[in-house]
Amino acid sequence: MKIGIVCYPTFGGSGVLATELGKYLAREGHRIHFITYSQPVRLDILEENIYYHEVNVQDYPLFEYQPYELALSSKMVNVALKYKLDLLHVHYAIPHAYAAYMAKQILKEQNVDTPIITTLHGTDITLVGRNPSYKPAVTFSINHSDKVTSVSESLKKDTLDFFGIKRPIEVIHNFVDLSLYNPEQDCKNTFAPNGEKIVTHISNFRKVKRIVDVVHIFKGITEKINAVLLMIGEGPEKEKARALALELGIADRIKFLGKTSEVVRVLCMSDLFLLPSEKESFGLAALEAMAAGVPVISTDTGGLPEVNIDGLSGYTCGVGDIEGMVQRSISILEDNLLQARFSKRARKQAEKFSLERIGPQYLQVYREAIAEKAKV
Ligand code: GMT
Repeated sequence: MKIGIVCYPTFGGSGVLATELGKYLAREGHRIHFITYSQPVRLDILEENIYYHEVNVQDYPLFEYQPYELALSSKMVNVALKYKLDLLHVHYAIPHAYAAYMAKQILKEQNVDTPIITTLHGTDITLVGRNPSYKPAVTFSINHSDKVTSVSESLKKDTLDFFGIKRPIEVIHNFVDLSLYNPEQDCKNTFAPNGEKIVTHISNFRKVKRIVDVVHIFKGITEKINAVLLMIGEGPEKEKARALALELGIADRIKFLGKTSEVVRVLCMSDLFLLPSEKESFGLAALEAMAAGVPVISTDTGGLPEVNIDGLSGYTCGVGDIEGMVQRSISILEDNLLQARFSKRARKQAEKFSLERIGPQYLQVYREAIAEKAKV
C-alpha cells in the first residue's frame, strides 16, 4: 500500500507512535509518506520505503496566525495525487483530521477518493478538543473520517462521552518494538557510581504530567533509599520542578537530561519509572519503561490501568496521592528480589503490546477502509 502519515514530528507520544508505525509498515514493504512540518525525531529518511514531505507555511505579515491547516491540506492533496496514495492516516485530531477532511474534498473534485483514518491519541480529546473553540470542528472531522481508532478503551469512552460521535471507534492500543529493549543487558552506569537506585521520568513536562509530583515522590523515596532521579524531556513545568528540587535539598540527586535520543539506554539502567499524570490516555512512556523491564508507579487515570497493572507491573494510585506513590516505590526499591519479580512481570505485560501483535491491526483497518471505498 501507499500510505500518507500525518503527525506531530516532536517528542509527544502521538508523533513517536506514528513514526514507529510508519517504520514498521515500511519494513513490511509498504510505501510510507510522512507529511509533517519538520522531520519526525525518530525517523531515518534513508530507510527503504520511507519518504518525507515537509509542510511549509509561508510567513505573511497580514496574518497574526499563519494558516497551517491550509498548507497541510494542500500538501496532503499534492502528495496523494503525485504518489497515488491509497489512504491518509492522521494522528491526533487537531488539526490533522480537519485538514484531512478538506484534502479529501479537494481530491474528490479530481475524482480521487482517498480514505482518511484518524487515530485519537489523548489531549486532542481530553483537553484541547473539549475546548468550545475547537469542539464543533473536532466532532465534525471525527465523524467524517472513514475509520477512527483510539489508543485505549478509556479514550474511546471519553470520546463518546464528550462528543456527538456517530462513527464506530476501534481501539488499537499503542505498541512497543520489544527488539529495541533487552532487559538482560547490563547497563549500570555513571549515574549510579555508588550503587544508587535509578528512578526515571520521561515526558514533555506539561502541567498534565504533574512533574512537581515526580519531585515530591522522589524526595519521599530518598528518605529511605539511596537514589538518583533522571528526568528526560523538556517543557513548561521544568523550571518549577528544578526550583522545587533546590528547595527540598535534592537538586544534586536529580539530572535533567533534556530531549536525549538515548531513551532506550536510560530505561535499561532504570530501577523504577514514575508517571503521576493528571490525565493519560495510554502512557506510551510507561509501556516503553516496562518493555525495558522497569516497574512503573503511575496514577490510575485514563488508560493507564490498561497498561500498568496494579500489583503486577508496578502500582497505580489516585492522582495527587504522593504518599501512596512514595510508599509503593519504596516497597519495590528496598527489596531486590521483589524488584526483580516486578521487573519480569513488567516486561511480560509489555509483551502484550508488541509491535508484532498491534501493527497488523492497523493494516487490517487500512484494508477495510480501502475495501469499503471500492464497494461505493
Ligand atoms: O501528552 C503527551 O505525551 C503527548 C500526547 C500526544 O498526543 O502527542 O500523548 C498522548 O498520546 C500518547 C500516544 O498515544 C499517549 O501515550 C499519551 O498517554 C497521551 N497523553 C495524554 O493523554 C496526556
